[in-house]
Amino acid sequence: MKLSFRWYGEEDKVSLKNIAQIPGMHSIVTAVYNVKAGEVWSRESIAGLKRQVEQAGLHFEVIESIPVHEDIKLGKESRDRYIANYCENIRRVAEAGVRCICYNFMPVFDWTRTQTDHVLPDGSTTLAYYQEQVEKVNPLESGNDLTLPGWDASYSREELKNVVELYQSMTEEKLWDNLKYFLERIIPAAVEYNVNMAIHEDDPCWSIFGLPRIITDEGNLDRFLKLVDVPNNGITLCTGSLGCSCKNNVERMAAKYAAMGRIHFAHMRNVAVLPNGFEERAHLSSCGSLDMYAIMKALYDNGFQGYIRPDHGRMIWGETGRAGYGLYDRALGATYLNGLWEAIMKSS
Ligand code: DNO
Repeated sequence: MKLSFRWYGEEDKVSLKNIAQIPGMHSIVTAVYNVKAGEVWSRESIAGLKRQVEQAGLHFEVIESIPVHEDIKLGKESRDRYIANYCENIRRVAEAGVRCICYNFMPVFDWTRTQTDHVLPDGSTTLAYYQEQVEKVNPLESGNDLTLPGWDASYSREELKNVVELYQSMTEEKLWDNLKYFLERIIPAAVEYNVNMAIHEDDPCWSIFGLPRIITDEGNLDRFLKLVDVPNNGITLCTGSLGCSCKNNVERMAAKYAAMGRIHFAHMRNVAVLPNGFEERAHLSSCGSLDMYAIMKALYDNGFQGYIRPDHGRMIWGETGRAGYGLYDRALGATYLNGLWEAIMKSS
């Protein structure tokens, strides 16, 4: 495995220098952030990221994410232009040495939480999702100004209402069709430029606000991989996104999809599954519902050779910053993952 760490570019409070001091760190996971979804990234901005990452002694091989324009998910006529731009971005980042691209196909909302500062008994703060809080929010009522952390700030309340409305008549099957249409056009580009595409599961892995969500469980991941059945069409195994539903057996999925050579990226995070939702917890198995050792072992035993990053951390030791993406707890997570991997390797 190649250990990696997400970095939000120059604006990030966490510096590349700090990340490079984490033992065993291999790559930086980043993106061009100041460009709207659907537009082409300039070669200069890609080269700028590469230069900074390499100057810090790290590799520039993973992009998270190239966002998918909403018109592609909606299947609008304008999608062809955005898909062409998407292929151009694949080409440009590949030419700069990128080997893996993470993206998602969630309508409107990316990851959704109801709180980003839930206080755990030890005084650390974490991200949490409580169903009763989600039910108070209705993006279709523009008068209701309740919002949730993680909402795309580029939409005004009215625009958000309009785009959510567009999905009201969309079925899961239609979203599958639109995903297939997209994959059939971008995967040939990924093959040509030798990049692995790694779709991220929906987070949480169930429908919210009546919007269809399809990258949610083993049956759907099987279906996804068959849409375009080549190795470059793969997944990001996100343990927290899948593991927040106790219906998902993450360890089994890790083994199965690693053996198929279709996991290109793994996001390792622990969650405590609750009757009304979930809380993100420290990475250690005993802190949450997931057996992190078993998942890492399933990856190892099945020949996983991709990138792994510690996913969200809590805020600890007084750190402030981007929820889920501070330095300290993710660095502890990285060190824990290194330890698991070394122990698994040496005892195999
Ligand atoms: C949340 C992240 C997601 C992820 C995207 C991939 O912290 O894991 O936002 O980057 O869903 O496109």
